[in-house]
Amino acid sequence: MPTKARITALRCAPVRFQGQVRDLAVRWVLEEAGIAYDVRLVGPEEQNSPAYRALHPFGKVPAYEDGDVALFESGAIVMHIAEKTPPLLPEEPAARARAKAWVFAALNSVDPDIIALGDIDHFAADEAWAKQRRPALAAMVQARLDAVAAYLAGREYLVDRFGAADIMMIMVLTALRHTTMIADMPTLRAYRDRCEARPAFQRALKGQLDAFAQGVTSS
Ligand SMILES: N[C@@H](CCC(=O)N[C@@H](CS)C(=O)NCC(=O)O)C(=O)O
Repeated sequence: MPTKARITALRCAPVRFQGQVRDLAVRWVLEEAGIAYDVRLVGPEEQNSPAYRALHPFGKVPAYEDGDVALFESGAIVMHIAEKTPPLLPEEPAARARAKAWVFAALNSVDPDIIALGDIDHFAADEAWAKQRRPALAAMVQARLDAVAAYLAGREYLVDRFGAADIMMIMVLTALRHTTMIADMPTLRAYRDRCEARPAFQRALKGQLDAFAQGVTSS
């Protein structure tokens, strides 16, 4: 296992998905933590290989390895890094537990309907069933966004100061980039802009976009 942290990312992705592939969250948390990392780019053949499936059972990205651990699932990897990086998870137990709840909320309460909406918009927009289904799904996404925005009113971040929960929430919200849903909500738009203005996010985003542009492994 490598001693330097190593993540996997996709070698290729359609342009519309570049900047929202899940390794972005892992790059971001590593950048926030100041941890150097290598990026191993993978494609379908490697993703389906037994060796890669041993690392990531679903054959997806990101996977993560360091001297101690091999992990998959962006949320689990973000939590693993944040646990070692005090500013990214509160020290105080109640606040720490609440931060974890928001990581789960991003992935479990907000993400599923956003993914379903994206599936319709990107892959089935012209299908009759999709046209029928979309309004109800969009309303469900809107209700989740309204709840997050209501919670954020008067707050800069989900828990006290910027941390793991914000990384996962912003990661999840990037999948709405093809809509105006965030732009139409001043609280969420300001929250997103505040988080994405962080130099660590900008470095993470550049890393993902550069890798797609060059098709080479980067660190
Ligand atoms: N729940 C997983 C999702 C992983 C996932 O679906 N990754 C996508 C990119 S965002 C992927 O690897 N797609 C390439 C493929 O399916 O071949 C996580 O958050 O890590």
